Amino acid sequence: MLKSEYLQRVYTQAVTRDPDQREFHQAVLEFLESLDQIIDQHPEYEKKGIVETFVEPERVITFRVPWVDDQGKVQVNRGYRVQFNSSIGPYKGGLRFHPTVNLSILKFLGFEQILKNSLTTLPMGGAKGGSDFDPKGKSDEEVMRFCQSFMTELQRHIGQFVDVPAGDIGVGAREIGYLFGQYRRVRGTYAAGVLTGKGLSFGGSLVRTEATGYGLCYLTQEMLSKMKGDSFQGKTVVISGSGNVAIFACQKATELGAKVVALSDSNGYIHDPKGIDLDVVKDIKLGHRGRIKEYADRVPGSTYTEGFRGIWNVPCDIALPCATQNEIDGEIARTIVKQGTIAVAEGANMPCRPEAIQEFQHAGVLFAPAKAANAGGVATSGLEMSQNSMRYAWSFEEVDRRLKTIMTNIFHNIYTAAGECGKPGDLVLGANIAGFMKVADVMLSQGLI
Ligand code: NDP
Ligand code: 2IT
Repeated sequence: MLKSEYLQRVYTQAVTRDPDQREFHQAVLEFLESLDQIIDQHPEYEKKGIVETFVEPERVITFRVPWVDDQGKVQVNRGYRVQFNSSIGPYKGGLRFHPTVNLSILKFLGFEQILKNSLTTLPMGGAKGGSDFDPKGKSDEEVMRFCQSFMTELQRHIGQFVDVPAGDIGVGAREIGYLFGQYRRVRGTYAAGVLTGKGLSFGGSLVRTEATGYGLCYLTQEMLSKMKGDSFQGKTVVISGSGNVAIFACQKATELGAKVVALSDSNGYIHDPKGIDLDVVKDIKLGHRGRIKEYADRVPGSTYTEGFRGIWNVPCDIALPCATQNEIDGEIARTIVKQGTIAVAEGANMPCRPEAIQEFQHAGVLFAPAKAANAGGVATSGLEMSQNSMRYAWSFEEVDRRLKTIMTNIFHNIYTAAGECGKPGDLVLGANIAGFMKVADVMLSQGLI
């Protein structure tokens, strides 16, 4: 129950309107619980109807995506774009292709994206989209035909000043290439800034591929330093997932002196007590889209265990969940705490359930929430848009330097906000409040209707 009657009313309305959207309710409630702590100081939010407006997407688009498989059979998927908030910039956020995709998941992701994008300090609104299409096991030609059909409809709703999609689960460089090709053909215009995460030879930015994982480690390093006088040096790290975010988090954590000992995919996890050999992982995952199980067949001394949640039984100093939402519940969190873990930072979006976050915070484990910790991906997307506008490309070092500065500033911004709210160290509170206040002020100054 929220203290504020106003916020409780907003929450009840969101739940009543869409009773089946559990992930969306979860994201909204976590945000409202933070806002509950400062709402008394801001009567203008209720007076002007800011919060009920904030939790309702500006626009939700759903569409049919028909495509022909390699057997010549017509398949039909569903496509979505949730354009949540465009107060501080064009809608911005990834596309997820995964069989579990539905409106609840995309609304939670779009909602989080508003706050995350606000924290980057770059001018980007919040959105998310995708499809229940499963790229796993599909040929390149099938993925291409799907992407072309998806973009044939999506193109009428996006644009470099309107809405700029990028990748997320199941959408990487290959998919962005096909999507961009179709946008260019259908629109007859070379508008590089309409998508981010593009290939380097057609407007992509250096570091975008690495950005989420690198950014996660930069923010975690700053948190360890400021809040514990510590660092990655000599630490044991467990990272869930083995996709884009996990791989480059593993790379940067290792560069910063840590030993990463476990990675997973949706089937199971590998444990390599000597430290993960990332070249082998890249060869499996980026080379031929294989399963993480292969690692144990190739690297002596490592083991594979079925079931992806078991990864959290591997003891570590630092836990970086980088797979998907709600992978860590209260029970897993208690296991992590018991093992003496000192920090948890979310690379995935909402990988920790609310009970898990409570466990970490009560036990004094440093906790960095996704909307701050994984903001490096979209921040570098913002830098890609800047470069596209300038028709110029920065060097790797230049983009990396800017990314590091952005992540360090995000940490300090949310740390300060938590302190100002009277809860020093509560970075969940700090991220929600710092992210929201900027957007709310703009909504107030632009007028809602
Ligand atoms: P990828 O598709 O590259 O990798 C996803 C990884 O997570 C794979 O190892 C996958 O295993 C695993 N995974 C996916 N779904 C599930 C599931 N339901 N249960 C268990 N494991 C699962 O995606 P990314 O690395 O890009 O994304 C990972 C997370 O990071 C997501 O939460 C995403 O929203 C978030 N994120 C991504 C950003 C980006 O720039 N890409 C930016 C910020 C956040 P399998 O191969 O078996 O499916
Ligand atoms: O969740 C995310 O922040 C992303 N998938 C990246 C979005 C983007 O527009 O780069």
